[in-house]
Amino acid sequence: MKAAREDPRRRLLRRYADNPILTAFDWPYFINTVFNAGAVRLSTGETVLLCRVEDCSGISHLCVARSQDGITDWKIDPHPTFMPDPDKYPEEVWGVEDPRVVWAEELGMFAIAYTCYSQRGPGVSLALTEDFREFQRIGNIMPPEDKDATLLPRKIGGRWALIHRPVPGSGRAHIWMSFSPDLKHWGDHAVVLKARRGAWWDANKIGLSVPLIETCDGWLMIYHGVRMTPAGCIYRLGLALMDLEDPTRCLIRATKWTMGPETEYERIGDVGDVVFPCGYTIGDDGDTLNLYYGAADTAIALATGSVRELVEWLYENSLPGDTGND
Ligand code: BMA
Repeated sequence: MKAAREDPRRRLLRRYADNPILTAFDWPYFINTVFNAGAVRLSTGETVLLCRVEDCSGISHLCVARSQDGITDWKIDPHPTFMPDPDKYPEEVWGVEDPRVVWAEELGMFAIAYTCYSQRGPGVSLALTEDFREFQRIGNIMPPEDKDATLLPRKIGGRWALIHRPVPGSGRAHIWMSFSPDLKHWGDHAVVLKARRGAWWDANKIGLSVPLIETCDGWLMIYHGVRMTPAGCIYRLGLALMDLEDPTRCLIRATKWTMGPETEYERIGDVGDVVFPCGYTIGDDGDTLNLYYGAADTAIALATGSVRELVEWLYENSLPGDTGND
């Protein structure tokens, strides 16, 4: 399928020509799909993807894939790296999904926020690791229904901050932030970005995509908006800028989406019309953004852009004083 439109706006994030970069066929053991991956770049330059893998029972676990250039020649763990552990963590009985990873300098560890799934619905769990081999589970920190979470990489005002997306019994699903002194006890919950209403591309349901990207203008937030249509949902990506010192405060928010499903591998799969990034890395120049995204809940794809250009575009494509948070 040919990419539908050639509007340069859509090329702010450029798809890697040989997408998707990882599929079930690359896996060393039999799986259904591999998608939504957390990403980090180690000091050695190696890229580590913590991939959501769905087996043929429908339940997801996490598996590590490593690559020196972050694009090719992936070394995939021969067995699942992080399995649900329902005996100790019953909230994981239906799987672990959508990990988002940050390096928490103050802990000297990577912090992984992931979705734990059970009869009670999806919730948010946290685990720590130094090497993506051994993991220390903090456990379930946000009860169902909640997902799309990440820790901020550093404390804000002396406390850890978590972005997440609870779903109310009725009404719109917004992005929230909560705070904790110890990663276990969370409070001061606040809505930080609201789903818009009506015909907007990000009406009714939004959620964080990748961990916040720190820039001198603010924390760049890439989020997904879910457009519900009679033919199904369309997951697209939008941008907002949050205050550096007080990330509960949205400074600006783009009106238009930045990237949406266009290619065959994004439009067709187990769940079509989905681009769903959970991780990014930054290149040696300090500006190149490598965005790893789940395509149609079936494969992992890569898009690259410039953080500086994304922020500039955000300024040009937001209405002064309008954060969409009405
Ligand atoms: C969201 C999450 C993602 C998934 C997306 C599209 O709610 O569950 O894991 O990629 O839906 O199915």
